[in-house]
Amino acid sequence: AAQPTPADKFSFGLWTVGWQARDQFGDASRPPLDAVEAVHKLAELGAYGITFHDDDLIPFGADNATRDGEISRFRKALDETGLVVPMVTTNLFSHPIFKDGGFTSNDRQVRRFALRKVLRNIDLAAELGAKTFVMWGGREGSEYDVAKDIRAALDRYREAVDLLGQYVIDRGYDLRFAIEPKPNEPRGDILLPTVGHALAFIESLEHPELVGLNPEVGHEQMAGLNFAHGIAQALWHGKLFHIDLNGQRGVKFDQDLVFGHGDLLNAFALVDLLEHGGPDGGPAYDGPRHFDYKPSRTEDFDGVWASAAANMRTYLLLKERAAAFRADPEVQEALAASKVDELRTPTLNPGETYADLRADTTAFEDLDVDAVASRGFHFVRLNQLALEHLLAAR
Ligand code: GLT
Ligand code: MN
Ligand code: MN
Ligand code: MN
Repeated sequence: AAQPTPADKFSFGLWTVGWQARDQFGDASRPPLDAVEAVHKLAELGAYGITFHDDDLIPFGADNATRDGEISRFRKALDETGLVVPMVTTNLFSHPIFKDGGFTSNDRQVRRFALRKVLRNIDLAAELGAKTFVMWGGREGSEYDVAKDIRAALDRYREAVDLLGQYVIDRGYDLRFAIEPKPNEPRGDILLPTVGHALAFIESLEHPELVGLNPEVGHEQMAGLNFAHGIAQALWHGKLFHIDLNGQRGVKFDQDLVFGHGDLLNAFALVDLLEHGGPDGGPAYDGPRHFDYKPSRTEDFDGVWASAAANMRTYLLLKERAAAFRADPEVQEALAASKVDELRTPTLNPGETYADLRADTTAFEDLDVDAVASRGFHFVRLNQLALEHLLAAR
């Protein structure tokens, strides 16, 4: 059961397995990986999709002949394997022209260039059948508060997203945008740093319905936030368009570990939410389960493919464990004892007004406050049951 198949909708960024492990302090520890080989390997391992930045596939600044050649080799590999491209994104962070950002650079020429680069890549995304276009604005930010007018930067961010939305509408593309928040790294501080900031920004857009989120596990955890909570709120707003799964251990640099290799209990809660958080206990999210991790710098190519497989296997094991947790009668009883379901009952009765509430003496004047306050919620017992299922001890 922990053997991935395309029905599981697992996808990987070309930049993940293809990462050469160049970091701030060290040179590459692996040779480049050909995109065609990545497609074949991922298909063999049971993935269903591959995603990429324009520059992952086509070297920055390549002429049209080179570009067309790379695209057609890639397409051929997709046809041979049946792998799909559910998502495409644009690199607005590697080339030094983007050192102060793409959409929000202080330099207007950079902003116009960034828009052209994205428009061209949107055409490619639509051509390859992608349904989601991710926007990770890793360079949109600053190191120095006095060097960036944040309100002007947000105006320019909105101007860019509105323009891209209009382009997709005018072209009739079946494509939606997903903003990926991150608090910092590579910039000292990044705009739209968390799920919450991005949600508020989206509501200010001309076409908010076209724009949702691509939250990443590690990015919220770098800010000390609860990822499962963030995902629940994104779902509540109808904005979970895509997801980047990986692992992170605490508030530090972006680790991009294998999914589950960070906060495992939160990963369990996340998979439980995605798979069993729907209204009738079914999936709450039916999009790609996209892994955005980096095979550690210590690994050779055997380690790269072992780590890719580990992401999928961990997800499926957590899915199994979450199903066992839900099916356990003792868990059901513990959930009831903790009044987890009671939170779904509205606080007022149907048709009840605040006047009725004020007239209800059982709610206030006659309430035995000490008796209610003394009741325990038994949350620890419930969490221990979750942990025991996670450990396969039950
Ligand atoms: C980059 C970043 C990721 C984003 C990718 C999409 S690029 O690797 O660290 O979190 O999802 O642009
Ligand atoms: Mn990351
Ligand atoms: Mn990353
Ligand atoms: Mn990501």
